[in-house]
Amino acid sequence: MKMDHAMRLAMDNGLFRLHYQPQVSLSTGQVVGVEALIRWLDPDLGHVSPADFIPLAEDTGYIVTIGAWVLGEAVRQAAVWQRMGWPTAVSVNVSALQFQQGDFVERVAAVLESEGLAPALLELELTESILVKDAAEALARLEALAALGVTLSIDDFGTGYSSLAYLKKFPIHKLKIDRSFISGLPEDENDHAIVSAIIQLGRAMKLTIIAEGVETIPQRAMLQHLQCDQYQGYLCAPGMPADELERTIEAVR
Ligand code: G
Ligand code: G
Ligand code: MN
Ligand code: NA
Repeated sequence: MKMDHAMRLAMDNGLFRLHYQPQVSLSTGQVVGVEALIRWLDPDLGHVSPADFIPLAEDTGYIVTIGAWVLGEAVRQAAVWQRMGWPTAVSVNVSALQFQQGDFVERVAAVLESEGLAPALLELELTESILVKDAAEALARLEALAALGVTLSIDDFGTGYSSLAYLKKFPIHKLKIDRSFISGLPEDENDHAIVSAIIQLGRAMKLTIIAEGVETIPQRAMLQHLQCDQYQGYLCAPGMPADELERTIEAVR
């Protein structure tokens, strides 16, 4: 069976799940947010990686359907945590095609409203490619999202091909340093220079900086030394189901 068809069946049969990966403050050690990551356990195909099916969904346009489901589910879960007295920001990955839908801003506003989630608890992870496509349209859309009170972050920062000019032009709140720059820390001098420069740039522009893919204690120590704000990575935890995350947080609190 073609994966395209399998993906549509998976959606119809409710086989997609979200896992949540903690984002941790480097100054307090507290979990300050979580990133929603889609998971697909198929009875026939086994675990299908989003690295395989998300690019396909982007090519076929089905990402618009998947993205709408992810947004709705993540906001629903965040609203549950908000009601439980654990107001945790949830970050959602947004694909370019999803962002370009004419009703994207209205959809975000509508789901926040219907679930009763404080907009500050939703973060949208955008890629640099979103910002280069139709800059005028992107600017209008980002300003509308920022006006809603949603946090806007740049995912995989440093790996795209756009210029730094967009940091000046667009209402961006947060940069996620791509894990390819973290993996060589603390030894690699080039990675050190790049990560240090991104953190300094972020501090000067009053942006929150998060390092992705932190796997070792020396990496975390280096990021702390460089005054990075937050980290995410296997050193703390991988993505996990909501109930497992609640038990994990309970254990560390
Ligand atoms: O979770 P994992 O590392 O396997 O994710 C692989 C890739 O899939 C990453 O680039 C990640 O950003 C992307 N991804 C995971 N979940 C989602 C999602 O809900 N929407 C989109 N658009 N991409 C996702
Ligand atoms: O592109 P994006 O940054 O959204 O991708 C997130 C992906 O990174 C997820 O698939 C997640 O499983 C993966 N990931 C999260 N933490 C780590 C880590 O510490 N090391 C590695 N190699 N991958 C990670
Ligand atoms: Mn991401
Ligand atoms: Na990334």
